[in-house]
Amino acid sequence: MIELFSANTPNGWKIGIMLEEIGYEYKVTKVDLSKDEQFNPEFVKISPFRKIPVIIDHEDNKTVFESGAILMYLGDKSGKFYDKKDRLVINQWLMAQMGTIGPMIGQHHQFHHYNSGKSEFGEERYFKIARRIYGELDARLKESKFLAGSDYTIADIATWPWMARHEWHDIGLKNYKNLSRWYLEIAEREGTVKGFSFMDKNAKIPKP
Ligand SMILES: N[C@@H](CCC(=O)N[C@@H](CS)C(=O)NCC(=O)O)C(=O)O
Repeated sequence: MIELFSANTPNGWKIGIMLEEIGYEYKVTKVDLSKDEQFNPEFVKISPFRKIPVIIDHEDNKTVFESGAILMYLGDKSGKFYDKKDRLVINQWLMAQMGTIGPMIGQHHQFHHYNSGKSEFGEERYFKIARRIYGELDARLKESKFLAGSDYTIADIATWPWMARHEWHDIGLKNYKNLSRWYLEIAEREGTVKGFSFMDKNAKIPKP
């Protein structure tokens, strides 16, 4: 049994989606970030940077923090969405999510959605970077069905939740034909629907 420490955010959804896709039994322990529960000493023992998501695999007695590392761990363990022969390309798209897509779009959320009007520089900078990322993903998905090739992989599972915040971005997902096609196809998967709403049963995936 997997214990998932999470909150209702894109990084949290990644792991809910993966666990639903691989059909593992899991229990969710909510970490309320608005109450600073990520700083609780018990949680800090399993999350050195005080962030969700974290999993404890009670079957194998393993703790894993960092969503990319968790996806690799679960992909390896289940033998799903992380095919050995495709790892070089999957790893690149997964790391692009971890190092660029998530952190940059996260800043766009901070400046444009949560704190608009506070910093013209920050708003413009991250709006521009987020729009660039939409274009770059669209270009990739013009030539490839999924991010790492013809199969759905942990790279898509890591990236999709960030696009699921497209309404906050004000970039216009529907204008990016290939990115929209990919987004909508993944939105139809049962694992995505369940993983998106595992912390909020009323959550509905926003369509472009
Ligand atoms: N690189 C980390 C980022 C995780 C992350 O930023 N988690 C946020 C919520 S989406 C968090 O826990 N923030 C609380 C904090 O930083 O205090 C991962 O992918 O797991």
